[in-house]
Amino acid sequence: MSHPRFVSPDLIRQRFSRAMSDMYRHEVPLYGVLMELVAQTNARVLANDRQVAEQLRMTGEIERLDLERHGAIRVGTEAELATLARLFAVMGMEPVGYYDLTPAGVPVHSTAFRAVHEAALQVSPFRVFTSLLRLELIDNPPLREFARATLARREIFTPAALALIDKAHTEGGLDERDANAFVAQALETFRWHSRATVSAAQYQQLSQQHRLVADVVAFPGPHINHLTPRTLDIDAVQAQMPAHGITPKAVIEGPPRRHCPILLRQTSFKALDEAIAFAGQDASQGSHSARFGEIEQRGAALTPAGRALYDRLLDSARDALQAFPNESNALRYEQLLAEHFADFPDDYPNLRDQGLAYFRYFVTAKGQEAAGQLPANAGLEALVAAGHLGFEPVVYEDFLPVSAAGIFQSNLGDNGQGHYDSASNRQAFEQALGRPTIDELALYAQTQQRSLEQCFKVLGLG
Ligand code: OOG
Ligand code: NI
Repeated sequence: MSHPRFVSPDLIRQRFSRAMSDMYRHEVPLYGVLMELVAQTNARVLANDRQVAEQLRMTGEIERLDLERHGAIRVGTEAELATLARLFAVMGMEPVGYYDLTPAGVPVHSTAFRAVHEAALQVSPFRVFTSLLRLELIDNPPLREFARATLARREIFTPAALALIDKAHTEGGLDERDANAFVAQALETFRWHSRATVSAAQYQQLSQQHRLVADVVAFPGPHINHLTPRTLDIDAVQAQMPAHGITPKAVIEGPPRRHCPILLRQTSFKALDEAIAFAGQDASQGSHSARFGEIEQRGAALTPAGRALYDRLLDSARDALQAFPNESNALRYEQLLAEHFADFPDDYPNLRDQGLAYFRYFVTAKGQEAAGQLPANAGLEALVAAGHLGFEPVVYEDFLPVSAAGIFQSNLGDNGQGHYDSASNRQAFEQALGRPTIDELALYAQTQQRSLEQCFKVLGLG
């Protein structure tokens, strides 16, 4: 998509992300409150922590920080997922990772649509966690059939959006006017609908099966259910939420607080009760809760070895808790996490030496001076040891299945956690999607590799 007439997909994504944020702030004022709290906290961290500020400056993340957010939607049919994949592709977003939420009692499987190259992420890191309802898990055949038929009747894309998606794919891009029309039309798919497509009784039935089933099936479209800004200090924001009229969930998902953040820490506030009208009713006599707020703190992307260590330590902390984390055991859970994660190195040189995280390399000032005069066989370790190359962690751009389940559960409003016995079905998901999902680890490895190649070039080494 390089024709000069066309707007770059990265810019379309940037515009779309902004339009989505504006719409959501308008629809859910508490999201605006959260955005402000996060902006204040980030400004304070940047002013007080020179190391963090320097790291974000080196990686360029400082420029994308205020743009940064992810959202989530849940769709009901294979066709909806397939068209969404084409819609996101117009904005340079590809399906990365496969997440099976059924072991955690949520009848969906998911992927994250996002940009895949570090240069594209720099323009806009906007991501959408996208779940497909697994209708086959509805254990009541008439209800399953009702859900299927109801979903089959809806069209979640506007005719103009569909036409522009086709145009972008056949012509290879969208010009300025079409790009702006696309942003406006695509936004319609994510809008809230206060009018259900089912009766109150049908809604009850769907909801009793699983609240998520009602959320997906009972409405004309897959409303965006949260937007999540990125904070540099999630504990500080969590602590200040109550003073701003926001009640956070009991525990922060992910790893414990550390000097060197890894992967992703997340917390959310419970979904709001919103007035809705059921089919056949005039007034808004019902209520539905789906939309919530969330914040996240992102850290280093881990290698397969690092991720295996993370999974093992998280499991052991959770096993030791012997319960699903909730209000009553939150403090104990925090202690257990800290104890168990003591085994995870907490400084970047060690994370690098032990091959636990991905890094981006930079030529230092000393390296610049030495450029062109270094021995042709100088290797990475020697260059780092001599101070010719520096390194910063690659930021984790993806999600975590255990955390995502915790976020789903908290806003579905129950502390217990059931599970479905059914096997995960990545193949069915990818068939619906119309393409395989991308392995996120390969993307981080490529980013690291590109940074090394660039460094060697600057240093005049083959
Ligand atoms: C998605 C929940 C997962 C996250 O940040 O892990 C998620 C949903 O509730 O639809 O957004
Ligand atoms: Ni989220």
